[in-house]
Amino acid sequence: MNKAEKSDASMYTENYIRSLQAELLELVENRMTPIALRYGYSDSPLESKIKWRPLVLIIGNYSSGKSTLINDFLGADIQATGQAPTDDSFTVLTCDETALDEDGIRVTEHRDGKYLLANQEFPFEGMKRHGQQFASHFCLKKVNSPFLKNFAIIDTPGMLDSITERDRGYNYQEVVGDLAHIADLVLVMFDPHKAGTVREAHISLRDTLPAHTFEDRVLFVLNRIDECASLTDLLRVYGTLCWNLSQITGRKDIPPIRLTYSQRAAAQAGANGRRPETAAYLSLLENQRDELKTALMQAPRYHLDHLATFLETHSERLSLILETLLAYGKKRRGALARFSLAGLLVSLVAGAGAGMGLLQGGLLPLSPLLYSAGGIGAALVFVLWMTVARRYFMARFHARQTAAAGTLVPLENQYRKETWQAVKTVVTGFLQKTGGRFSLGTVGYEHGVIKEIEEAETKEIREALNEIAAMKNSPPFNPSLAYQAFLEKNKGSA
Ligand SMILES: Nc1nc2c(ncn2[C@@H]2O[C@H](COP(=O)(O)OP(=O)(O)OP(=O)(O)O)[C@@H](O)[C@H]2O)c(=O)[nH]1
Ligand SMILES: [Mg+2]
Repeated sequence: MNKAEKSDASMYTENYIRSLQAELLELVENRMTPIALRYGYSDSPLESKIKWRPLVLIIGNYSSGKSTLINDFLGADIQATGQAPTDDSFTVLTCDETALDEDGIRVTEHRDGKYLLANQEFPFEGMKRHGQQFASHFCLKKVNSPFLKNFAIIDTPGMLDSITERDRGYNYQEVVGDLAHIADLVLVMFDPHKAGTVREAHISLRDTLPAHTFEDRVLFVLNRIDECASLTDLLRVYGTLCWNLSQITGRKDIPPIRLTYSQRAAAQAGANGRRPETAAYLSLLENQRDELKTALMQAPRYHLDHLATFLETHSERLSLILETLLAYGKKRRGALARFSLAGLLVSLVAGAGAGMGLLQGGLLPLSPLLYSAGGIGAALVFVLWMTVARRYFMARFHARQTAAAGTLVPLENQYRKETWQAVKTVVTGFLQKTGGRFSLGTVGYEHGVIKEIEEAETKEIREALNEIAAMKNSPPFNPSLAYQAFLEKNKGSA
């Protein structure tokens, strides 16, 4: 495949990814968000967290080389670097496409945390909860680097030990957790010097990152490998890291760990006399810097995968909410009918009893007046029943069913049980808010909409994702282009 064909192929893939992404967002915005908002499943539009650009989050120990790696990839010294804990801000680095052609890669625009948190264009609105201190440690930099063309990066302050942690003034763990939820790809960096604190950092990671995130979206990096004393030293550090990772992920297979170092930083360290000579063992290892760079550039694919998972999770949850409400609604309708019928019977009996009483008491002879009196008595009892007794029974029914909402639908497997745990409060909240009075027709219709997404759309998206994975860099077959070429070729012979 020549170069032009290759770039045609990747352009095709890029465009395909973009259009699929747009389609997915539209689906969430138009069909899921209105339902999510109506039933109190979410207080902000569902798409707000996923509508921005693909996002790569870089976390790790302080001085593990996060900012140096970013600078290496951007092609300029955009982020401050240094030996001690250097940067105490969360920095969102995104592309300034208007300045891509300008000479010299630089920061073209700098915005503060308030702007990032208030502007709905960004997915960070929900992070206002971390308060002023966090806002003042959050910023946006627009950079005219082509590396950022298809995704944004968040550089983070390094993880410190727990005592200094308290001085930050905001909950670092929660901030990282929120960002990890929004991010499509999380890079976790370690360096050989802080092997002792690696375990602690891991524990905090386990508590912040959702379990599935580990498997799908996290890349582990052992950086600064040029600074090990020997190959044995490197192996020891690597072993510790593997052990700790397997402890956290709870898996026997160890996630791949990229081994890398910054050639520029290493050369600088050498020049400053911090390290006398380039470690000889480095020639035995491949510096996986380029592999890492390529992985980062896959962020749009991770984003798509993230979107698909997002769609699956939320459609399943919404579906269960609506299914439960539907079951509740049907039960309520049955109970209403039963109580009304019981009321009718009771009032008929009461009316007949009153007529008999009047007759036997000699108060009224068998006459139309007696029938009317019996009828009036029955009607009075019926009204009383419907306004007082039925209301009382329905209130009891509602309270009982709300408390036992989990029994309204079958939770036959662990997966459904977990989904129920995630939506339980939404269902009971909605039942309490409405008192159980809502339109069964609307719920039924909306359940159909969500079911369609849950069953058909998510499947289609997974198929499209497999297609993209299979595409790799093969040239696309474009039937209309092929047909045009055929016409061109046969022009003369016609
Ligand atoms: N020898 C060597 N030095 C490195 C490497 N990567 C980074 N450094 C140096 O390590 C120091 C810390 O790097 P930073 O990029 O500031 O680390 P950081 O993870 O961003 O640190 P914080 O922002 O403070 O958490 C700097 O002096 C870098 O020059 C590397 O691969 N090899
Ligand atoms: Mg840094």
